[in-house]
Amino acid sequence: MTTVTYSIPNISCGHCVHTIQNEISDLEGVSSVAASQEKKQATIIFDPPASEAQIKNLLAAINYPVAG
Ligand SMILES: [Cu+2]
Repeated sequence: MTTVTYSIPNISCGHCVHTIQNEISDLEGVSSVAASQEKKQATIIFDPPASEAQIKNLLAAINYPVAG
């Protein structure tokens, strides 16, 4: 089990939080997604077959790229 926290500057409202949580939680292997409007961060818990690369690619594809 891997936990990652990403900085996502494009999070601007509750709708963004909802979109990110919906999209990322659809990935096989992801067990938890907690996005924060206030912190502009998302904390994701996952196991294979999900991967950091896959999660980052999906965030970029839905217009919430990870900073840094
Ligand atoms: Cu928004």
